[in-house]
Amino acid sequence: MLKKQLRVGMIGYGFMGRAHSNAYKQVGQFFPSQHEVLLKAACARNEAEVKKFAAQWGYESTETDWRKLVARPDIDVIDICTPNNMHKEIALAAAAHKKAILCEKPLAMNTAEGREMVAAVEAAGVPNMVWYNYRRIPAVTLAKKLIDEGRLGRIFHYRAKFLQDWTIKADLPQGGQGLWRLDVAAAGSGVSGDLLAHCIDTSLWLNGRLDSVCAMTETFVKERLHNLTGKVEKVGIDDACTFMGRYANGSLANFESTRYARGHKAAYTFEINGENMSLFWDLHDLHRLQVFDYKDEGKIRGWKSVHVTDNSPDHPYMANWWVPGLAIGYDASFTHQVADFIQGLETGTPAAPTFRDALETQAVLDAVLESARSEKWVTVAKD
Ligand code: 4PW
Repeated sequence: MLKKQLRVGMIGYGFMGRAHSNAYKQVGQFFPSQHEVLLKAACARNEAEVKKFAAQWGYESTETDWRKLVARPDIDVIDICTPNNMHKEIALAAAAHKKAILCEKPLAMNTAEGREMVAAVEAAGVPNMVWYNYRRIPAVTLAKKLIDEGRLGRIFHYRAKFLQDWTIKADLPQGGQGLWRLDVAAAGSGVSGDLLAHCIDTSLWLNGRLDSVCAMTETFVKERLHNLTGKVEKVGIDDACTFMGRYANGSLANFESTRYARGHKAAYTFEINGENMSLFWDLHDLHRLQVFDYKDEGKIRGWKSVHVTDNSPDHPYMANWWVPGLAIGYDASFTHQVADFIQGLETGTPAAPTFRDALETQAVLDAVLESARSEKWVTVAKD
């Protein structure tokens, strides 16, 4: 069968540029489809670096101007892996050129930008998706299945944490390659947009709409050397952010994220407590879904640790990998996302989260930051 080509134009070559490129290379081997993914061009301002990246990952060509890339007729999909302050401009231009768009999270710097992006892709009618990859870790996808089957009953609580410790060093500069996440002009926010965005996306998917939030943030290191200006400048990002909230289904939210939790590198956990069942997941043990089922017989009732590696349809995505019991990793969540995106193209049912889905996360983030500023409860805007 002659396959349709999906010619990728990648913008950016950092951590996410590598994660996505790896997924594009793997997807056809493990999730065969009617499409063949071609790494057509990589783009970044630094010519030497982008050439090195392209050679390493097998991109056919390079560009140093993203405007040229989005206008190229031999590109079908634009993958935006730039700092957050570039997402909107690139997405609008890519939509105008009728390209499909895969955008790194968070969708935008804020909800207003996100709305423009949603309007652009919807008016252009182009496929679009945001890389909230944790949805596609098999144990997390299994949690979604169990919740959708109604096994938890009435939901009372949802709590999530995303903890890191890499910015504790006060002499770490802000800005530039690898450190743009500390620069508010490039990132828009700190841990809220970078880490809580994942927790919020997963929670909206698993537990539905968040109606209102009450948050606090802190910036522990107030000034850092700015790599782009060479001066010591005020730090504008949130180093830590904690919030509580109320979901539309009546359950209560409790979220925490920080880059100042010594000893934690990427400690993403969530727990959901229902009337009949509770579920707990930990990124450090990503194949395990901890399940407590109140319906179990009393004398053997307790938390069980389900190792989500069975290669039956019961365990999402696993049938496409190795033999039962063998683990896959963080990187596979991106491969699954590309596989689902392609399936969306082939079935006509777009893979989530689309830009519109991701706008809901953006609205929660805006409400969280507004609440921290005003020290008041804030209602999450509905689009
Ligand atoms: O998107 C997030 C990143 O910015 C990731 O999921 C984890 O936290 C790993 O690095 C950062």
